[in-house]
Amino acid sequence: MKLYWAPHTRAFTALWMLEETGLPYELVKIDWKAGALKTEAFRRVNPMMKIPAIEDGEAKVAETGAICAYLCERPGAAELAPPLGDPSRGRFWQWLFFGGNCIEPAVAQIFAKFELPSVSAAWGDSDRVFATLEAALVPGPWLLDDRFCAADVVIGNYLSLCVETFKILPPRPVFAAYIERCKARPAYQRALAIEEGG
Ligand SMILES: N[C@@H](CCC(=O)N[C@@H](CS)C(=O)NCC(=O)O)C(=O)O
Repeated sequence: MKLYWAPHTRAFTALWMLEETGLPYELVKIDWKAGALKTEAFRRVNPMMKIPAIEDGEAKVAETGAICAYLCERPGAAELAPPLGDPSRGRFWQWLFFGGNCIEPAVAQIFAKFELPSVSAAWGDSDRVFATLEAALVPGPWLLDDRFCAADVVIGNYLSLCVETFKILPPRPVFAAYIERCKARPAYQRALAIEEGG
Protein backbone atom coordinates (compact mmCIF):
# COMPACT_ATOMS: atom_id res chain seq x y z
CA MET A 1 0.00 0.00 0.00
CA LYS A 2 1.29 3.45 -0.94
CA LEU A 3 0.05 6.70 0.59
CA TYR A 4 0.67 9.80 -1.50
CA TRP A 5 1.09 12.50 1.10
CA ALA A 6 2.71 15.82 1.94
CA PRO A 7 3.06 17.42 5.37
CA HIS A 8 0.61 20.12 6.48
CA THR A 9 -2.11 19.10 4.04
CA ARG A 10 -5.41 17.25 4.19
CA ALA A 11 -3.37 14.06 3.73
CA PHE A 12 -2.80 14.02 7.51
CA THR A 13 -6.21 12.36 7.96
CA ALA A 14 -5.24 9.42 5.72
CA LEU A 15 -1.88 9.15 7.45
CA TRP A 16 -3.53 9.04 10.90
CA MET A 17 -6.08 6.52 9.59
CA LEU A 18 -3.33 4.24 8.28
CA GLU A 19 -1.62 4.42 11.66
CA GLU A 20 -4.92 3.47 13.34
CA THR A 21 -5.23 0.39 11.10
CA GLY A 22 -1.72 -0.89 11.76
CA LEU A 23 -1.50 -1.91 8.10
CA PRO A 24 1.93 -1.75 6.50
CA TYR A 25 2.31 1.10 4.02
CA GLU A 26 4.87 3.09 2.10
CA LEU A 27 4.77 6.87 2.40
CA VAL A 28 5.30 8.63 -0.92
CA LYS A 29 6.07 12.27 -0.22
CA ILE A 30 4.71 14.55 -2.90
CA ASP A 31 6.41 17.81 -3.77
CA TRP A 32 3.24 19.33 -5.18
CA LYS A 33 4.74 22.79 -5.55
CA ALA A 34 7.25 21.22 -7.98
CA GLY A 35 4.42 19.75 -10.08
CA ALA A 36 4.48 16.16 -8.76
CA LEU A 37 0.66 16.00 -8.82
CA LYS A 38 0.47 16.93 -12.49
CA THR A 39 2.45 13.98 -13.87
CA GLU A 40 0.74 11.34 -16.04
CA ALA A 41 1.70 8.68 -13.48
CA PHE A 42 0.01 10.52 -10.62
CA ARG A 43 -3.05 11.38 -12.70
CA ARG A 44 -3.63 7.64 -13.07
CA VAL A 45 -3.77 7.42 -9.27
CA ASN A 46 -5.97 10.51 -8.80
CA PRO A 47 -7.32 12.29 -11.88
CA MET A 48 -8.12 15.24 -9.59
CA MET A 49 -4.37 15.66 -9.06
CA LYS A 50 -4.74 16.05 -5.31
CA ILE A 51 -3.53 14.33 -2.17
CA PRO A 52 -4.24 12.21 -0.24
CA ALA A 53 -4.44 9.20 -2.53
CA ILE A 54 -3.59 5.56 -2.01
CA GLU A 55 -2.58 2.70 -4.25
CA ASP A 56 -3.14 -0.81 -2.95
CA GLY A 57 -2.17 -3.36 -5.58
CA GLU A 58 -4.58 -2.72 -8.44
CA ALA A 59 -6.79 -0.46 -6.32
CA LYS A 60 -6.45 3.30 -6.48
CA VAL A 61 -8.46 5.52 -4.13
CA ALA A 62 -8.62 9.28 -3.58
CA GLU A 63 -10.87 11.52 -1.46
CA THR A 64 -10.21 11.40 2.27
CA GLY A 65 -13.56 9.91 3.29
CA ALA A 66 -13.34 7.22 0.61
CA ILE A 67 -9.79 6.32 1.63
CA CYS A 68 -10.89 5.89 5.24
CA ALA A 69 -13.89 3.78 4.20
CA TYR A 70 -11.69 1.65 1.91
CA LEU A 71 -9.14 1.03 4.66
CA CYS A 72 -11.85 -0.25 7.04
CA GLU A 73 -12.40 -3.12 4.60
CA ARG A 74 -8.78 -4.26 4.70
CA PRO A 75 -8.10 -7.35 6.82
CA GLY A 76 -7.22 -6.34 10.35
CA ALA A 77 -8.84 -2.90 10.19
CA ALA A 78 -12.47 -3.93 10.62
CA GLU A 79 -12.72 -2.62 14.18
CA LEU A 80 -12.61 0.93 12.78
CA ALA A 81 -16.18 0.54 11.46
CA PRO A 82 -19.29 -1.01 13.01
CA PRO A 83 -19.92 -4.48 11.54
CA LEU A 84 -22.45 -5.11 8.73
CA GLY A 85 -25.95 -5.20 10.16
CA ASP A 86 -25.09 -3.08 13.21
CA PRO A 87 -27.56 -0.15 13.46
CA SER A 88 -24.73 2.28 14.29
CA ARG A 89 -23.34 1.68 10.80
CA GLY A 90 -25.88 4.20 9.53
CA ARG A 91 -24.46 7.02 11.65
CA PHE A 92 -20.95 5.79 10.82
CA TRP A 93 -21.49 6.45 7.10
CA GLN A 94 -23.28 9.71 7.84
CA TRP A 95 -20.31 11.15 9.77
CA LEU A 96 -17.79 9.77 7.30
CA PHE A 97 -19.55 11.68 4.50
CA PHE A 98 -20.19 14.73 6.66
CA GLY A 99 -16.58 15.90 6.37
CA GLY A 100 -16.49 16.36 2.61
CA ASN A 101 -20.18 17.11 2.13
CA CYS A 102 -20.81 19.56 4.97
CA ILE A 103 -17.64 20.65 6.81
CA GLU A 104 -15.61 21.42 3.66
CA PRO A 105 -18.21 23.78 2.14
CA ALA A 106 -18.97 25.31 5.55
CA VAL A 107 -15.28 26.15 5.95
CA ALA A 108 -15.12 27.54 2.41
CA GLN A 109 -18.13 29.71 3.24
CA ILE A 110 -16.47 31.06 6.38
CA PHE A 111 -13.29 31.91 4.48
CA ALA A 112 -14.91 33.30 1.32
CA LYS A 113 -17.85 34.94 3.13
CA PHE A 114 -20.41 34.05 0.47
CA GLU A 115 -24.12 33.82 1.22
CA LEU A 116 -26.51 31.13 -0.03
CA PRO A 117 -30.06 30.41 1.16
CA SER A 118 -29.58 27.67 3.76
CA VAL A 119 -32.51 25.70 2.33
CA SER A 120 -30.69 25.23 -0.99
CA ALA A 121 -27.08 24.99 0.26
CA ALA A 122 -26.36 21.28 0.77
CA TRP A 123 -24.69 21.98 4.12
CA GLY A 124 -27.33 24.46 5.28
CA ASP A 125 -24.92 26.98 6.74
CA SER A 126 -21.79 26.86 8.85
CA ASP A 127 -23.65 27.51 12.13
CA ARG A 128 -25.90 24.55 11.49
CA VAL A 129 -22.96 22.27 10.55
CA PHE A 130 -20.98 22.98 13.72
CA ALA A 131 -24.02 23.05 16.02
CA THR A 132 -25.01 19.63 14.65
CA LEU A 133 -21.53 18.28 15.28
CA GLU A 134 -21.41 19.74 18.77
CA ALA A 135 -24.73 18.10 19.69
CA ALA A 136 -23.50 14.76 18.30
CA LEU A 137 -20.37 14.92 20.42
CA VAL A 138 -22.06 15.83 23.73
CA PRO A 139 -22.67 12.18 24.79
CA GLY A 140 -19.09 11.27 23.85
CA PRO A 141 -16.46 10.17 24.09
CA TRP A 142 -16.71 9.46 20.32
CA LEU A 143 -19.22 10.03 17.54
CA LEU A 144 -20.57 6.50 18.07
CA ASP A 145 -20.47 6.80 21.88
CA ASP A 146 -17.87 4.36 23.25
CA ARG A 147 -16.80 3.05 19.85
CA PHE A 148 -13.92 4.91 18.21
CA CYS A 149 -14.25 4.61 14.42
CA ALA A 150 -12.87 5.92 11.12
CA ALA A 151 -15.40 8.76 11.17
CA ASP A 152 -13.65 10.11 14.29
CA VAL A 153 -10.42 10.27 12.29
CA VAL A 154 -12.12 12.33 9.56
CA ILE A 155 -14.14 14.59 11.86
CA GLY A 156 -11.41 14.83 14.50
CA ASN A 157 -8.89 16.18 12.04
CA TYR A 158 -11.39 18.61 10.50
CA LEU A 159 -12.22 19.97 13.95
CA SER A 160 -8.57 20.25 14.91
CA LEU A 161 -7.93 22.26 11.73
CA CYS A 162 -10.96 24.51 12.26
CA VAL A 163 -10.43 25.13 15.97
CA GLU A 164 -6.64 25.08 16.40
CA THR A 165 -5.05 25.69 13.00
CA PHE A 166 -7.45 28.10 11.29
CA LYS A 167 -9.14 29.35 14.51
CA ILE A 168 -12.35 29.93 12.59
CA LEU A 169 -14.69 28.65 15.32
CA PRO A 170 -15.37 30.26 18.67
CA PRO A 171 -14.08 28.08 21.54
CA ARG A 172 -16.46 25.26 22.41
CA PRO A 173 -15.55 22.99 25.35
CA VAL A 174 -17.12 19.96 23.64
CA PHE A 175 -14.86 20.38 20.59
CA ALA A 176 -11.78 21.11 22.69
CA ALA A 177 -12.26 17.93 24.77
CA TYR A 178 -12.92 15.80 21.68
CA ILE A 179 -9.81 17.12 19.91
CA GLU A 180 -7.73 16.35 23.00
CA ARG A 181 -9.06 12.77 23.04
CA CYS A 182 -8.18 12.39 19.35
CA LYS A 183 -4.70 13.79 19.86
CA ALA A 184 -4.08 11.46 22.81
CA ARG A 185 -4.43 8.39 20.60
CA PRO A 186 -1.10 6.64 20.00
CA ALA A 187 -1.85 6.42 16.25
CA TYR A 188 -2.40 10.20 16.10
CA GLN A 189 0.89 10.75 17.90
CA ARG A 190 2.73 8.46 15.47
CA ALA A 191 1.20 10.28 12.49
CA LEU A 192 2.13 13.63 14.04
CA ALA A 193 5.74 12.50 14.49
CA ILE A 194 5.87 11.53 10.79
CA GLU A 195 4.25 14.85 9.85
CA GLU A 196 6.71 16.85 11.93
CA GLY A 197 9.63 14.87 10.51
CA GLY A 198 8.22 16.10 7.23
N1 LIG B 1 -11.53 16.45 -1.64
C1 LIG B 1 -10.16 16.11 -1.37
C2 LIG B 1 -9.36 17.39 -1.17
C3 LIG B 1 -7.88 17.12 -1.23
C4 LIG B 1 -7.10 18.43 -1.33
O1 LIG B 1 -7.66 19.51 -1.53
N2 LIG B 1 -5.77 18.32 -1.24
C5 LIG B 1 -4.89 19.48 -1.40
C6 LIG B 1 -3.91 19.52 -0.24
S1 LIG B 1 -4.68 20.00 1.27
C7 LIG B 1 -4.08 19.33 -2.67
O2 LIG B 1 -3.74 18.24 -3.08
N3 LIG B 1 -3.72 20.48 -3.27
C8 LIG B 1 -2.80 20.54 -4.38
C9 LIG B 1 -3.43 20.97 -5.68
O3 LIG B 1 -4.66 21.04 -5.79
O4 LIG B 1 -2.65 21.24 -6.59
C10 LIG B 1 -10.08 15.18 -0.15
O5 LIG B 1 -10.96 15.26 0.71
O6 LIG B 1 -9.15 14.36 -0.04
